[in-house]
Amino acid sequence: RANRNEMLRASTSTTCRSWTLRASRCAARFALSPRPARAVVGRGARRIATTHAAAAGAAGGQSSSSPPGSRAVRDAAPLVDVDEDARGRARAGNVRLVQWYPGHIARAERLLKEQLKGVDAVVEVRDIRLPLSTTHPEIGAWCGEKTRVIVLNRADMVSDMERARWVSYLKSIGETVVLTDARAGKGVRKVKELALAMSEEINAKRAAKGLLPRPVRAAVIGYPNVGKSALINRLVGKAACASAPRPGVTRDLRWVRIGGDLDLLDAPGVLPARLHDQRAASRLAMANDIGEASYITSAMAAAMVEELKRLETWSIIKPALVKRFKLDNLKLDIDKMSGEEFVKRFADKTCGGDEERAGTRMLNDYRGGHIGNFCLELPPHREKN
Ligand SMILES: Nc1nc2c(ncn2[C@@H]2O[C@H](COP(=O)(O)OP(=O)(O)OP(=O)(O)O)[C@@H](O)[C@H]2O)c(=O)[nH]1
Ligand SMILES: [Mg+2]
Repeated sequence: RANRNEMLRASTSTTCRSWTLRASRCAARFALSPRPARAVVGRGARRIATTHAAAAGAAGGQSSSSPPGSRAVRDAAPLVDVDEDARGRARAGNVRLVQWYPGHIARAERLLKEQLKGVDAVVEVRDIRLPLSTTHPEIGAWCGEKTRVIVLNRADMVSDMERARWVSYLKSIGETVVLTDARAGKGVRKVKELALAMSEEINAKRAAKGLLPRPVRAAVIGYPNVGKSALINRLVGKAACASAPRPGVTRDLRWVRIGGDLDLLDAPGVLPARLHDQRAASRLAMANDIGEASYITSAMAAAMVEELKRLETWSIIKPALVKRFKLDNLKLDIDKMSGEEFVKRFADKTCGGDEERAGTRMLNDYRGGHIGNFCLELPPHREKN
């Protein structure tokens, strides 16, 4: 109990995340049963539930000894449901966007739809690792007849062949496509050239009506963390918009002038409040295009292994995975293991059995390109499973 109190005292000055880690590590170290947490609604609920699940797992699943009807049990009651739900999801490796979908996205979607009425063009940025899962199902309706350019960003994160394949597929269905690596600034000039060509066309029409020229107005839209702000920063040549490697960085709509010819709207990443396709949702989670509060890290890492095994590039990914995770001497046959088993073995070997930490490492390694550069999706006519 003294240790548990120490844990709780320490946690009061820390963030929810560090509390989650601290609680599970302390529980594992001292083999404690976790203290029933108070019912929490909203943002903190899942984290606390996960903490509880992790701590309970680490402590051998012991349950509280509080008598039925006591305050501790009443306080903990709703947590049990959330907890069960979290365990269910852990098994399924599912994504529950409802746990993360931040309020600013709903607001941004509303404001964006207003702004879209007044723009000349839409630059839709997609993550080239998953070009189908990073397009909003309603984008066609939002854009209407407006010119739309699809920017396949993160081109550095896939192979040359996959890049060419996606460009040719999207062109074959009549889209205008540009490949970019917004971090290094590659391909960005092409976006500007398209905008300038549009500017000339618009201003020629205005001149014919006796109107003064004006800059082209384009909205840069897309899912969270696909690189919208980084692209604008490259176009403007300075860090005009906040950009960081996590979803949900841009929270407000903001116009940025590029030279005298182009105005770009930087918008928060917008995605549907519910993702019905769990596989697409898992891919978004793997690529870090949705917030980590919507999934359980270890379960997502397990789902990632399953997903990678289904890729046609698996024969190239597999040795890279084994090498990166230093699993060579374990002589594991990954093909015969489930994703969960893989995470467990990796956790035992490198993280003292802490599967959440192992999951974080695995996802970060994938996101950082340390197990190779490859697409998670194939164009529809090539996708087999
Ligand atoms: N490797 C690589 N990283 C990129 C690329 N484009 C952007 N990034 C990185 O991805 C992270 C996210 O970029 P942002 O521009 O903040 O993404 P965003 O779409 O504006 O994200 P939200 O504002 O959250 O919707 C940043 O750390 C960028 O440096 C790219 O082409 N390649
Ligand atoms: Mg942004």
